[in-house]
Amino acid sequence: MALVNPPYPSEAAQSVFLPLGIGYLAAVLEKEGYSVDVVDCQTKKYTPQSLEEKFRSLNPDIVGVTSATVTYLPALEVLKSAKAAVPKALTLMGGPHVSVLDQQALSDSPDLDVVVRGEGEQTVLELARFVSEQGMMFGLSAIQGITYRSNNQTFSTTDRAFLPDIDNLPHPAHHHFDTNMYKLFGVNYMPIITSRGCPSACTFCLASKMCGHNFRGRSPAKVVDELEWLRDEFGAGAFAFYDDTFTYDLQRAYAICDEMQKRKINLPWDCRTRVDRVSRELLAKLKAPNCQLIHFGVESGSQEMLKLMRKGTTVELNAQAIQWAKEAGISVAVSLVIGYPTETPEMLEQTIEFLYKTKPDYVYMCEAVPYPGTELAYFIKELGLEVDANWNQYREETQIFKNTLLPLEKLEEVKKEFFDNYFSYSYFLRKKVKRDFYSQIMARAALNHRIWNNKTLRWGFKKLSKLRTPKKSKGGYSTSEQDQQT
Ligand code: B12
Ligand code: SF4
Repeated sequence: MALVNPPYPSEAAQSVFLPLGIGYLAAVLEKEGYSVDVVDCQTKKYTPQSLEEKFRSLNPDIVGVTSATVTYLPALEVLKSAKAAVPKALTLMGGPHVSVLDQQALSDSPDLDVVVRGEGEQTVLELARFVSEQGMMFGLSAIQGITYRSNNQTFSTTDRAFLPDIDNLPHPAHHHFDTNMYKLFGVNYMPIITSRGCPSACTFCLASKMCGHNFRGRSPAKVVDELEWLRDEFGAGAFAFYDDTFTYDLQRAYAICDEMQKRKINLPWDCRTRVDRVSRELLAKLKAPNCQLIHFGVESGSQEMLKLMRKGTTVELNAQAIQWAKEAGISVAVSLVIGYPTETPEMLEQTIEFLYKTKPDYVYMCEAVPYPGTELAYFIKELGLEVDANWNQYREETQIFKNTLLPLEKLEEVKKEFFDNYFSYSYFLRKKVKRDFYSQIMARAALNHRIWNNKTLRWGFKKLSKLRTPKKSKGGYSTSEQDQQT
């Protein structure tokens, strides 16, 4: 089987990252004795012709491609090359976009045979068994969690239940990737997921649809086994804990920290969580085994917005968590959702004031993007707002619909003014002199901002970069297009 990470659309260049979904799928298949090839179109550029060549040389019986909304159209192009090269191959697509728009995907492309909805480990195993043991297109109806075409009709089988125990999963098959390609500042910054599922239901997020509302945590011992493996086998120098809400189960978070200390995993790491799932005590506990950065989904400085987003937090809780993390000596990155329907310039101002007051170390300002299947997408439809139909635009930098109360020009103006102030030279120097891994990333982001907002500097750096040999890695931290270009 060939598993493919599709390229980003050219207008949406993003940071590359080790795709955990493909890593898990490859690992379960290999554990059962199937042979797997991985084609990563983000770290290696393919033309349609060279991709066809690649597929011809691999000659797989199944080609599976992953996709988010932003990579959905490129993923269809991948399948076009796959079918042209190996017409007999069964083609699959999985990931958040097609898990929701499964029927649509099949009607969009004759090159797609089967959509895998939701968690894919068990489904892909059954599909592999089905192809190797029975031949194609018979008995697909017995496989849960898929949507497929047969005799020009589409059929959806029942949803597959989420894996009850994710502790049994093997480690993701990172041996298929050249981990040097994802280095940041020379550091192998490796991802790990220690839990799946989020009990919250924020309107702009698809996490609970993808991984369920039940929090399923891996055991602390297994988590730390994986950290040791990442360090010893892949030379990990820092870890990104990509769980939706790492500290949802407080006791488990404590136990992971204890285990990390016991086994002396002293590498820097960062995690993501909700502000209502931390306490002073917990933050001190995270700091002890070297948590250097925590990401909070703060979303807005307006209580009204938080309520509309069904965030379940308050402005006060947000401020308190930031303060506690700083007191514990952990840097804080906050993500915000801006341009949400009905947000007014005054509400946006409240968010900016919140940032000046609480002074987080890093700020992500993400446009409210109505990803298919989210409550936000339904809300926008209900409001009758015009939505961009080009999936290539579905990323955090792009406005997908027009908020009539907060015009794009105003949004851009506020955003620019904020970052011009925030990413000051003194911010850059403060972070630069700290020298730790995360501060270097932040310093780089500030420098990039200054360069891309200054014509002379931009010109100078373009000239310089032409003289430099191209760097191998683009890294997997920042997702801004500007960061990619310096
Ligand atoms: C961690 C994470 C990231 C990390 C990536 C980490 C990594 N190394 O993989 C970073 C920070 C880099 C990231 C970036 C982005 N992310 Co993100 N991310 C997540 C998060 C929190 C977890 C994803 C994850 O790793 N899950 C664990 C793995 C095992 O699951 P998985 O990848 O979904 O794969 C499983 C199934 O989907 C399925 N499957 C997937 N592909 C395939 C293919 C085949 C053939 C088969 C059979 C099955 C299958 O099987 C897999 C195993 O169970 C999710 C929220 C969530 N809980 O889903 C958001 C989420 C996926 N991200 C999202 C977004 C929008 C983005 C960005 C576009 C943001 C931006 N810059 O604008 C980028 C680009 C994403 C991209 N190229 O795909 C959205 C996607 C919504 C959508 N419809 O597109 C989500 C759902 C969050 C949300 N807002 O709702 N993200
Ligand atoms: S934004 Fe965070 S807390 Fe809200 S549903 Fe998504 S993962 Fe859960």
